[in-house]
Amino acid sequence: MRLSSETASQLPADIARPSYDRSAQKTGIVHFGLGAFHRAHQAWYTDLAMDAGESDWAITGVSMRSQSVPDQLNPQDGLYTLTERSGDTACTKLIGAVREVLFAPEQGEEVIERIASPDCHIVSFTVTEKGYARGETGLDLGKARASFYPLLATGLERRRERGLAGVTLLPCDNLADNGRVLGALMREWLSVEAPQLLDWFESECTTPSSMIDRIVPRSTEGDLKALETQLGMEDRGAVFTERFSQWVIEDNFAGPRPAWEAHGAQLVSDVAPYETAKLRMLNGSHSLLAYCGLRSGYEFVHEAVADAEIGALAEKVMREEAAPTIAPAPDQDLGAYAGRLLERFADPALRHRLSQIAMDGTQKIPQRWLDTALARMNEGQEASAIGEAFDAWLWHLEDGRFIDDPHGDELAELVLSQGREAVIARCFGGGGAEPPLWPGYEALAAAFSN
Ligand code: CS2
Repeated sequence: MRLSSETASQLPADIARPSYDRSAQKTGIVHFGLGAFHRAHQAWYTDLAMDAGESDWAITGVSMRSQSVPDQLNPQDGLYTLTERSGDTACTKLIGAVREVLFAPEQGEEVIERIASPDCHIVSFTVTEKGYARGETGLDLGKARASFYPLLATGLERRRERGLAGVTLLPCDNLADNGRVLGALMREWLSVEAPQLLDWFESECTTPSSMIDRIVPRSTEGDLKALETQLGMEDRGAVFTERFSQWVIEDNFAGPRPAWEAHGAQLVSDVAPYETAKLRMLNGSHSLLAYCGLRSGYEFVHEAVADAEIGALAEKVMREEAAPTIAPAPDQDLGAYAGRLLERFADPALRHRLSQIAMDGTQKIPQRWLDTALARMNEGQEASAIGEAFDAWLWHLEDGRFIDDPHGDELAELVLSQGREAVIARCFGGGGAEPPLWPGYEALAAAFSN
């Protein structure tokens, strides 16, 4: 038996389920990239809002490349379970916020119509760092054509033609200043592909930044099998996460939104202190744990952080290298934040694989390590723990087993044929004809050269 609207009533009594009438909810949110993180984060907050009596915030998901999420959720009428794990406890609940998942390559017209509907007020994104189609000097138009930009722009155009208000474009990816970045990229796209829409976009739409935080390890077949025994039915869309969650959102919406703040989210005027702390302290140490941990033969985050030497390096990135580069908000205690991060990382219940974090390093390293290292260099300070992490990243290119990166093949070939200095030149710039992978960080090249 498989989880669906038909079978949900047969779930064990201890599984909390939506109290609202799912069939009566309109789609208020179109979300690009309905992966596990979104299902454990924004969809969870939105489910809480509808459970508390808000209506018409159902989510239509959009998958740009793969049928896997539509296949996981559509046979389940969008239903899935979320299991919070902490130590030796686990708590599972049924999430009803997702209505459907559209497969963009075959359902582009439906995607456009959902965006162009008067019910839609928010278009949000978890498309990973590479999903924004950034090139070395702004929007990469070729990549953008295969991304969400064409469908989004057409949906917005149709809203304009129908005299509808604009929407809020809400990025929920680990990118510094993600709202400003998305707004700039969207204006680049419109200026080339739909210049007639630019003024309307400027006056009618907003792109608030947001900092998102919840550790969501990829679900394994073992997880799903054990869950099937617990539920008495199959849930192919299940997500497993931690108890902790944080969402800090710039309060700059074009129209209505769910009252997410009633369920723990924070609406602020300036996301930067929270986002910088998260990217540089959490994600910066996460990526160090990934490459240093894999180099030492570990599989999981909790194993790597328990290693005295690697754990000390991770803590050094947090407390001594990243924290001093951050101007904290009045309610931020970066010392306590670091302690909480180490506790979260140490929880064996999460079974968070280092190889999952090691993915897409070329897209992650700038905002996780280089911004810290550059800020410290400008203060005449070194960043030796980040240097050690970078060394381990180079090792992972030489080793080859854990490479999963848009530039992985190119850099692996380069490091093996021409050595580490060639990779450093390609990434930071240095004599080559190609623009650097990481423009703006040339000053760091010498610091990362052996
Ligand atoms: C991780 C993040 O996979 C990774 O790169 O560092 O997904 C991390 O788990 C989240 O940002 C935590 O909020």
